[in-house]
Amino acid sequence: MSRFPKAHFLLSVAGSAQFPADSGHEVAFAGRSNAGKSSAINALTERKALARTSKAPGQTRLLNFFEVAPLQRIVDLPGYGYASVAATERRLWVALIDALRARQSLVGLFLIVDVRRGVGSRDAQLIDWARDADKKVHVLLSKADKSTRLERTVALKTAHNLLGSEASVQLLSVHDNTGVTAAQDLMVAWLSASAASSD
Ligand SMILES: Nc1nc2c(ncn2[C@@H]2O[C@H](COP(=O)(O)OP(=O)(O)OP(=O)(O)O)[C@@H](O)[C@H]2O)c(=O)[nH]1
Ligand SMILES: [Mg+2]
Repeated sequence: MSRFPKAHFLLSVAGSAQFPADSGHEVAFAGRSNAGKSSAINALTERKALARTSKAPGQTRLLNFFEVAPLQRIVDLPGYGYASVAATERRLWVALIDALRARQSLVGLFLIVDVRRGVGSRDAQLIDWARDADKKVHVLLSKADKSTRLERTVALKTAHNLLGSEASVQLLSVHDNTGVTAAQDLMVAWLSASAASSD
């Protein structure tokens, strides 16, 4: 039985005026295009196709809100680092996520990073973006099944060293379920009122 039996798509927004009311708690999922954001959302909510996944990068263009329980939301952010995105579109993206960051209900950011790529400069910028507004950050090193055990160990250690106390980090694979329960537990804690009101 899913821990989120009532999870459903709420709305897609292209501008902050369309955001849902800023009440309750929400967690944003961000990362490079194709990093596995939508797949992570589906795995954590135990839904096959709550967020759409794609083999073609850059498919999620809008900011998508999902309600996983009353007043508990997930936000799927458009991926970044996709070469063909025009400057205008990039500016719109920055404005959109800056408006998201200003929301009281935003508890933190789950940053999806392909384990084979590691934390890049755009990822680091996003971590600063979140930390500057006192939002928590948890890095999911995704597609862990695509790397060897040694590569996973090295990637985890490298990320730990780079992130220090700025963010927590773990491995994730939606294919072999590595880290899914741990990530889910953290998401549940962030979305619950008591965890969100402490630190
Ligand atoms: N092997 C493996 N493939 C994965 C995993 N997670 C995601 N993928 C694959 O990676 C591709 C991209 O996944 P998405 O979840 O659509 O990535 P996204 O970050 O939402 O992409 P955009 O929305 O386009 O930015 C898909 O082909 C997924 O099946 C994983 O844990 N293991
Ligand atoms: Mg996506």
